[in-house]
Amino acid sequence: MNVYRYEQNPLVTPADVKPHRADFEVIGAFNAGVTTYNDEIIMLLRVAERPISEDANVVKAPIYNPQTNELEILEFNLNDTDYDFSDPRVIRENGSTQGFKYLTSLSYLRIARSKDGHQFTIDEKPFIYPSNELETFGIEDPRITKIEDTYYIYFSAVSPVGVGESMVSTKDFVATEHLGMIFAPENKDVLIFPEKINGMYYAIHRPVPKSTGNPEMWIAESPNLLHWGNHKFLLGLRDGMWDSGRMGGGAVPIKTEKGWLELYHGASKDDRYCMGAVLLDLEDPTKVLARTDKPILEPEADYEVEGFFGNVVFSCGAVVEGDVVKMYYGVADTSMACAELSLQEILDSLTYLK
Ligand code: MAN
Repeated sequence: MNVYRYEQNPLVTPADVKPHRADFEVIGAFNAGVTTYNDEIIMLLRVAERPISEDANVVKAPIYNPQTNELEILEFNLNDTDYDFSDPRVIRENGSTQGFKYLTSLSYLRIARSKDGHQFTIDEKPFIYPSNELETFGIEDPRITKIEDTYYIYFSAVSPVGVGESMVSTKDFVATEHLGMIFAPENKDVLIFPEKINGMYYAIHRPVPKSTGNPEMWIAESPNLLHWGNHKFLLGLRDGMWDSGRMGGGAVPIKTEKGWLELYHGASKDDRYCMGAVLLDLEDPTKVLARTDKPILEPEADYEVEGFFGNVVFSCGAVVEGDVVKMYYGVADTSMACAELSLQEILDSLTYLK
């Protein structure tokens, strides 16, 4: 696979983003949803900020309070044996079988714009900020699907009751309408197809089943983008391969003559995140036609290998121009990068199911 990584990579780093308040620092500007608006490429950045800590032994957890519309900041001592601080992203309770208790940063969405796709100007202020009780730990990893003149922006809404997927719409990237939670916890990595197929909207989604099952890709349909049903299992993990640990959709499905091409992420059991591709039937996207055996992009460049959470390439959006797929992707849960790949080459690299 020929991968052309931009010379300017990483295109946006935390240092390029002004924190939204003086006592905070930006630690991530990554996993951006991508679309085009007027004559510009828009990256809707996931900006992660944390309260500045003067004491290296103190970890802080920012929490949005929907009653006061303010952030509350909890403090923990790294030596406190009640908690496990080994994953820099989260604070866990020792001995608990639950996931995490708190996040060490709060994420929200901020717009970066570009005429050439290389140089981005970042808005001064957040665009979509936590605003309700299902978003108290932040909002993350947006994707953007344009349908007619409306941009549907959907993202992980994180709170103590779980991580679900919520949706907001906009026509101009100024005014927004909040449409509520479209997939209940635990669910992430939703990708809404850009058009109806045989009268229905479709969305790939990624539940995390607990009693039995794995974090794998499902697909659902909807008459109105808000109510999703007829859920079907779509694509699973592969033992011993790069996508053996967890997986989920990445970019909005790309319509090709051969089928819907979905660029998805997969991680190994030791959390190395790569991008691969799966081809779905044009008329019935619940049918998998083919899949790449090898990743189409894997963490190799230094900015992909090292960072806040290293060895991660994670795309939430691509811009396709003819044969060129401009895949924008988050690197190491820290910054944004872009790589160009050939659409034909991706299609040629697929292995068809028998
Ligand atoms: C995982 C990671 C984090 C994220 C949380 C909550 O731990 O993806 O970056 O903040 O989940 O979604």
